[in-house]
Amino acid sequence: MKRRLLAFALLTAAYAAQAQMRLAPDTLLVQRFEVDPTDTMLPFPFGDDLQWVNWDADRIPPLCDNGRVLGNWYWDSDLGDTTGMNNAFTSCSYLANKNLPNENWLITPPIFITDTQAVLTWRSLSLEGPGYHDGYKVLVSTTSNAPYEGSFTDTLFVAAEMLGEPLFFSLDPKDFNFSPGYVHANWYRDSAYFFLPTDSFPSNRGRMEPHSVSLSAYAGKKIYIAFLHDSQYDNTLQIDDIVVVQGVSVSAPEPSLPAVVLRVQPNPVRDFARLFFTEALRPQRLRIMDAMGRLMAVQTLPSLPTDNVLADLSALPPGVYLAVLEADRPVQSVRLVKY
Ligand SMILES: [Ca+2]
Ligand SMILES: [Ca+2]
Ligand SMILES: [Ca+2]
Repeated sequence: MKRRLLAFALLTAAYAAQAQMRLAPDTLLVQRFEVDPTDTMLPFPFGDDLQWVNWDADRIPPLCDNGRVLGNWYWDSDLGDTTGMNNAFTSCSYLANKNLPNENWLITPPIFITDTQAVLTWRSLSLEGPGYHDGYKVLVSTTSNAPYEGSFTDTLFVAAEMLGEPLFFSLDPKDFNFSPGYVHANWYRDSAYFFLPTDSFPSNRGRMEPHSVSLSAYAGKKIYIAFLHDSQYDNTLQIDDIVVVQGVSVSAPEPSLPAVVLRVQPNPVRDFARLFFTEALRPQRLRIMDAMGRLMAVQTLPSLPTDNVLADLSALPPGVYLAVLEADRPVQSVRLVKY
């Protein structure tokens, strides 16, 4: 009995230490589509559901991939990732009736926002572009999760869709008409988020592009977030890595002051690394974030003038981290590799 109690005490201490390391931010929602979530989702929203909803509101048969796809959102490999390592949620707007838009709703469970720094991030791609570019909307409801009750009144993000039919093949967005909104890869100028396949007709293929919007307006509220694929007669849209966090400051340093540069010794690091500054600072707090921007550790510092601080990564698993130093003036963040 005594031994069991001791084990319990040790476990509790371990959890407490871990909790301390990972103080903020709150991760309120994570959906990376690593496994097929379809079976856990409701096919229809009833208004106050606690689960994800995957609703095919148009009910028009899809024709993508010779009609072998589902009418609502479905799990598929990342169509922009040639390594085949990633999966994403996928929706087809090439429907049997070209005169009507697709209307596929992907709706989150209720999310309780308590903090004005809450942020929604996600990634998306349009399979084709600029021709047949797939548009979609990110909407918020503060009431019910049923779109047919008119509850998704707030629009956080709009991706444009190509309107009508292309007159000819072109890779220039100016040769097409779009509905209002954002066109993938900054109007196909940011080459990180598309490529031109060599084995098909000339149309760009999208790669996953990250997006983020503030949810600060919803502090103190329960919300549902909807990804509405409402494109008409286009092709295929994918969404991935839907994450809501709060308690993360993403504010940029004051642009008027040049940021102090950090140098790390050693890097890669095993347990401890020393961060050197190009000039003396009064460091207040060192935050270690992981590659997804999650806060993994915080060190409070004495705010005395110094030209270096010791970063403690001993409690973290191997990986890539970002060291963010708060001081009396802006400091460049630095990447740490822990082995
Ligand atoms: Ca549909
Ligand atoms: Ca994924
Ligand atoms: Ca269209």
